[in-house]
Amino acid sequence: MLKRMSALLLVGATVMTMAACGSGGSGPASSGGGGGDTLTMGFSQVGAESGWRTANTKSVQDSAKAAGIELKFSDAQQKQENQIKAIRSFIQQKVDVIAFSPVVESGWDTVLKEAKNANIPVILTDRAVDSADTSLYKTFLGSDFVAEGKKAGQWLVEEYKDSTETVNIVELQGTTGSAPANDRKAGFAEVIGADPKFKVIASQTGDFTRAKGKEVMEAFLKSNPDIDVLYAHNDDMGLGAIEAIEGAGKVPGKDIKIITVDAVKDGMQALADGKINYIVECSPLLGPQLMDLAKKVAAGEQVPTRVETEETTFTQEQAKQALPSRQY
Ligand code: GYE
Repeated sequence: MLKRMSALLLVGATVMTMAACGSGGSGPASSGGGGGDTLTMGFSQVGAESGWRTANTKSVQDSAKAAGIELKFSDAQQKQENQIKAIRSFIQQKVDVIAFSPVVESGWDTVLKEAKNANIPVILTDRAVDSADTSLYKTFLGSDFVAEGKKAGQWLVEEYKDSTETVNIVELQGTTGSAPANDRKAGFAEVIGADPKFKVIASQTGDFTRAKGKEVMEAFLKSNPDIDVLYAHNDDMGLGAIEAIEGAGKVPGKDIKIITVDAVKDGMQALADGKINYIVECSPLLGPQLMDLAKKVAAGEQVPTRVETEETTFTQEQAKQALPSRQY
């Protein structure tokens, strides 16, 4: 068994080396690993704003190592200008592939054209861009954020199906202008919009962080005495908001029902503890697929223009069952 496995690994390694060599011919020369046989990826990460992001960074770093890809990792601290700088630096260093998770959707055309002119393939990971020219990148790997917002709305519609009273909702949006904030808002609004009893009475950004989630929820609570539901675009903002709700002497999960997105461990724990009512999963474990796609685009192979991750949802009961084996 072991022998067979190592034989398989050897075949895998050979294929990988061949793929990397192939890229040397068509694309720019590899900068890493003597002789240009190591694939080099420049990766510009959004930041470290949430538990999701930390898990995503780890997945990318671990998978690069496992795939034998040299990773140049850059943290943009939630700033587009830092990402643009990082991408320009990757172009200068002649990396084989550029992958990045765009903090916001718009404003990428110029730098993406620079990458294209330098003949360096670009992979969008996790978040999308709104560029009309889709030839500026090879593929997108990530989630369907509109579907996530819809799932959040569907739970709410079901939860209140027997009630005719108004349901007052507050919303904590993700980073302004980011794909997950735009799409999670739109998907949710579409589903709840079918019934006028659902009213979004306040909606503001909490920038996907716990601290901002807490701060904005405190303000919501001060100006709205009658909040029934909180919809937070990620677990971290929901967790910050729980502190605010408890601070105001209310019981999260009961006085105010809470729906979040991500399903990272801390969120799942709060769900199992009854403080969150429902979580829509969004997987950060994109690393293995990203490395696969990187090898393919570097070798000039065709790849699908969109690769979506499979995701589920969790109730409180389901969270209790899933927690022990949760990876992130
Ligand atoms: O939901 C949030 C993170 O882009 C899907 O970014 C990602 C989002 C994730 O900060 O927690």
